[in-house]
Amino acid sequence: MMCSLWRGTLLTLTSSLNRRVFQCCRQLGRSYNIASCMPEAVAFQGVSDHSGLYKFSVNESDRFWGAVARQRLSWISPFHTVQNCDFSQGKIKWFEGGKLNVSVNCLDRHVQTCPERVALIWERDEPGTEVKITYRQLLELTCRLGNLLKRQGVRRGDCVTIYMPPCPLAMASMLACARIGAAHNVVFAGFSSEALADRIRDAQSSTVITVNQGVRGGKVVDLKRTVDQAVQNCPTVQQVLVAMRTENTVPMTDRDVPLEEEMMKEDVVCEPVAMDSEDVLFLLYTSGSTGKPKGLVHTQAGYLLYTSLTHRYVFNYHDGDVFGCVADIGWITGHSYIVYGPLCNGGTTVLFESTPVYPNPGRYWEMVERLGINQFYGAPTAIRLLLKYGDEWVQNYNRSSLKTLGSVGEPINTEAWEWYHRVVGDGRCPVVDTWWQTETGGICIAPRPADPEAEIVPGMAMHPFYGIKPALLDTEVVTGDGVVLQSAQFPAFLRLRLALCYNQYCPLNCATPLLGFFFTGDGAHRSKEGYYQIIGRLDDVINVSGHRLGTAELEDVVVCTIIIMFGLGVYVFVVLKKAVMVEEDVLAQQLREMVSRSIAKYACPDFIQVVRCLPKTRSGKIMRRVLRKVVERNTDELGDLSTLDDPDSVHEVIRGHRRLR
Ligand code: 6R9
Repeated sequence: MMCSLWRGTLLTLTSSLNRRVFQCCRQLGRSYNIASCMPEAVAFQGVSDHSGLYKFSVNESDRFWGAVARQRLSWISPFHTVQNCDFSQGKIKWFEGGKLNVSVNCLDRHVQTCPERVALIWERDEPGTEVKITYRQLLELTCRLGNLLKRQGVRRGDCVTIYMPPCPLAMASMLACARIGAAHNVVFAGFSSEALADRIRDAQSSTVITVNQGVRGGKVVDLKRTVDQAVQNCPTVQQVLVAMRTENTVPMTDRDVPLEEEMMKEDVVCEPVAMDSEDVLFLLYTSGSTGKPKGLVHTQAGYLLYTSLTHRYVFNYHDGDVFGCVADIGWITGHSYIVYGPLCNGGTTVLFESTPVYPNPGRYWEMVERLGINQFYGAPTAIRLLLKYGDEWVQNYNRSSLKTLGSVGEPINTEAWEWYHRVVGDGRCPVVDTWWQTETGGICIAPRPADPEAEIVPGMAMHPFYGIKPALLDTEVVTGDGVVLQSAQFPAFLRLRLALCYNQYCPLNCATPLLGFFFTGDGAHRSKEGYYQIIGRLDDVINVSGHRLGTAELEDVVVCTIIIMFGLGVYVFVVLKKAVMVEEDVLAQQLREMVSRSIAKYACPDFIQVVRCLPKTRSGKIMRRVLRKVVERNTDELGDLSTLDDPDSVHEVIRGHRRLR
């Protein structure tokens, strides 16, 4: 098995496309000292810069993670072994012997030092009605809820399903579970009752927490009604705790518990349970962009440590900053970078309930101005949407508080990257494109940390984080596609039997397993400088006349289009910018010329279909497998669509395809 630089066409293409390098540096000219940045580094002799620290973190992994875990987490009792992993058995254990409580790390220790610091800003759907909650208040909410859960019979080791929009009580529910030793299973509050029922049954929850109604983009959504339908088919459910997001009453049954009313009867002190490092913290389902959603497990110490470390260093987060991650708490990005990472660091975190275009496309930037957000973390799908509306929506607002801009979820094409950098960040904020997965718990590849002067290439995720060892499977070993493998040897990697499945899955066509690495499903290049660029899901890497092309590669040229395999050709779906009015055959001609000029003739699209929108998951990822089935005319086998956002998008694509052919 060889893991080496991916040679060939794709590498050359990347170089020509992305050679414009931005020096995104706020501190040029300042001398840089790694120990002032990361205190633990003092103990690592000979380490003087980020690249030295990175090498140390992978070569001396025990010393690195041991020191960081002792320094950054509060332990009830210390761990005796940093890591104990046997990949042939799927065993991954970190910080064995250690006992801690995640909610104490996220709340109590900050209440001791700065009780009145704002822990979270709830950016409600209605602009200008934000609610600020201090660490002291969040701890009180968490304790009351923890006591209520105990009164309802929830015990250590149980799993509570949370079906709520982003709101303080959702966050407090997660932390309350952590406090009493229960696991949580947050289900995105946009999922259907069947999808919710699947996840409740899988987690065998006896308790579900929800709200009467959600409010998003000015619309009221009957969440409690969805829960009522779901629990009809979930025999394990004993009670549903119902919080009130709106003033409208909803039908309540004997099983339903009015959450605010009952929690106010509880004490504001709730003894934290001493949890083992490897006890389950939560269960979470992946977004399902590529197949049936998988429920994954993360545990206590390693996950918490890794999310807090990445939050601190990838975004250069400092005390007093306001961190604005606009994901939903129902996804891993929300778990790691709205809840656990920022709170573990004593940060101020924003909980965004609305949409990027409500009440207008200036929403994000109006919020940045009003809340003074310093780090903004969003998804390319939203950035691409907003750039279509033009620069004024951004420029109308003061964004001088912004220091770092983050991107996650999909490859960010060069046009979107540059717009984000030039217009949103006024050309002065580093754009950190962060690659990671639900499986990895936290960010694995990102441009920072690095010396502040280090270059950032648009659309490149750049460098592995401390302790992270990505590898590219050499094309000579696996014929056809290039694959990112990821070493499983870092504290936040997913746990339990699943690790074993992943491990067995990893070798693909290879005869012997590559122990300790898992198959990420993404393709990437590594440039000669060692920079990583994610080129898309492996199933999006297409073969055209014997040449391999990543869809991200082509999409970079043909902005806002999706390309998938059709026999040996290329089929392009185009979403036009709002302002563009163009005849389809003129458009087709222009696209072909662009691709031919920027890549090669063989990559020219054979079919072009203009669509209003693309089928996406609720977390904004394009469901390429669905597009592929449409083009292959296998519409009877579209697969699991439970995470699809707008079912009409699929029907429209099918109708358009029929017309075209
Ligand atoms: C965090 C999250 C994981 C998949 C991942 C990849 C895609 C995420 C990306 C990216 C290119 C990035 N992905 N970040 N692709 N560049 N910066 O999104 O987790 O929902 O599990 O999805 O998302 O394909 O494998 P999850």
